[in-house]
Amino acid sequence: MLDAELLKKELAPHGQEHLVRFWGELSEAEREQLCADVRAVDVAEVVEYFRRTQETSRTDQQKLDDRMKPIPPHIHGSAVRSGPREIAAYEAEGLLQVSRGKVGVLLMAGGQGTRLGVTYPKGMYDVGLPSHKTLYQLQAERILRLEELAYSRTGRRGSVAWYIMTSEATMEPTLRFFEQHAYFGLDRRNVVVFEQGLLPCFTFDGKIILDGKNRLSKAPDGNGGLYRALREEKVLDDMERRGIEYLHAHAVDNILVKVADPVFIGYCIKKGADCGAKVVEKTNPTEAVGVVCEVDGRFQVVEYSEITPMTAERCNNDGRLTFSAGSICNHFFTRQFLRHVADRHERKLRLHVAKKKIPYVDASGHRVVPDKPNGIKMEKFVFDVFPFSERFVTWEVDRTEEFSPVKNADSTGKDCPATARNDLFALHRRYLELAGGMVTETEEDFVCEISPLVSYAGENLEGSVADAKLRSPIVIWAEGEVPASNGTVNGTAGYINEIHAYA
Ligand code: UD2
Repeated sequence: MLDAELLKKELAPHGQEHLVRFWGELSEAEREQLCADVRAVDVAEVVEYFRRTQETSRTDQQKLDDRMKPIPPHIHGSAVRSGPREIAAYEAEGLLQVSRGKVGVLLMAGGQGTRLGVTYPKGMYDVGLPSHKTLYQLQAERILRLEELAYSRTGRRGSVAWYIMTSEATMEPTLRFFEQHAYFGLDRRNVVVFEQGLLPCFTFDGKIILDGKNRLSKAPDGNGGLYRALREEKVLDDMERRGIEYLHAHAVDNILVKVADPVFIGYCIKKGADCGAKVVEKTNPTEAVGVVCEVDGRFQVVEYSEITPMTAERCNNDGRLTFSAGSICNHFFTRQFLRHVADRHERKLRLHVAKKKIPYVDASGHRVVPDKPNGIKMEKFVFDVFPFSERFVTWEVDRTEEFSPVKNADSTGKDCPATARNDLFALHRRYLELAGGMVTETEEDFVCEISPLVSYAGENLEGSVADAKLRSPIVIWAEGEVPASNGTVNGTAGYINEIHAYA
């Protein structure tokens, strides 16, 4: 027998007894659902979270601005400023660890693609490349190619475990998608899909919102929910079992992402880092990337939504932004560091607040969809563990080689499918030119896609394109790849062969 009084008694000390106010109207099954929903939440903990958000919002952001310092040069490596020998040494280290099976990838794929306007997981998005490969497929194939590269360099075959963090909304469709596509050629035992947690939504005065008479309103706990999920979903145990020591964590939506980047991983290992962040130079103060900085001797990211315009716009004498280390949601962790964070610090992570229009049940039991913000969602951010690092480093890369996210719909003209496609075409064209291919056309509308199964980062192309005259569209497939389309893009036929260069 379910007991409203008992539930009320549990909730009352936390000021949440309103959650049972429709008890009398509920069927037995609905009561069960409500009990389950409430018990899935540590009410004391989340109410404490809410209290902390109030505290944080009261602390003066200006004070943080005054304490922010740019990251010091000694922890700030750069792919652009390093010589080829240095890069080769980092890459060799990264590939060695891949071949030894010590590297895993943590894909953050719990977001809902609201800005892009899709109703399915963003990883399933077809960005409109000639191949019609989705973000998930591009990333899967980069892993496959990297494993081959590591094998060819070291003679040892190791696999990269792929941990995909999903949320309530993205878990099932993601799993189905991978099943439907036979895991894109990966060994399915090396793909671990897990789910992040949820946090209840609150009214501005600290009451958990009811989404239905018997259901709490909940939202994913942010990409920083990673740390709790790693522990609760036993992902850390899995890593331990497999002997994985190094993790490359990144967002799902960067079309250029170098998955399990051996150079970045090698750099972090050689610097003895427990935690690292890949950054690009931020050149525009309003760009939607957090900035890595130093505050009171520890490192942290100040998110783009939280930095004050004055600080974002600050410039050095040379005219460059003072806070220019733009975090691109691309991080390195040792397993040991993750374990330490998950066991010791996860509950203390900062909560970030977003004011939202949250559907709710009003006093008369009707569900209302508000037209202005009526409450908050709380989120943890993946980079908020940086202050716990004992040895933190940053690695700056060229954005034209490594960063082009798909965030918005094409109508915005920014960080959208069209810009991502063009950035990939431009990079792949450059790869061909570096391999000796001759391109005489202008950059505009130049279509050039190289399958990740052929080349991870521009290698392995000389044999096919050296001294060849190339013209758009160029698509380079790996042997045995079957084009998703009939080989016709924008009315131009061709490129259905393994490697096709126009002479
Ligand atoms: C993220 C970074 C920002 C910058 C930018 C670059 C954070 C908090 N902010 O901002 O500093 O690097 O990316 O493009 O990292 N996700 C989950 N679970 C969630 C919420 C998000 O897995 O509950 C994933 C999401 O699927 C995506 C990644 O985290 O892969 C980043 O999320 P976003 O796209 O909402 O973050 P954005 O663009 O505000």
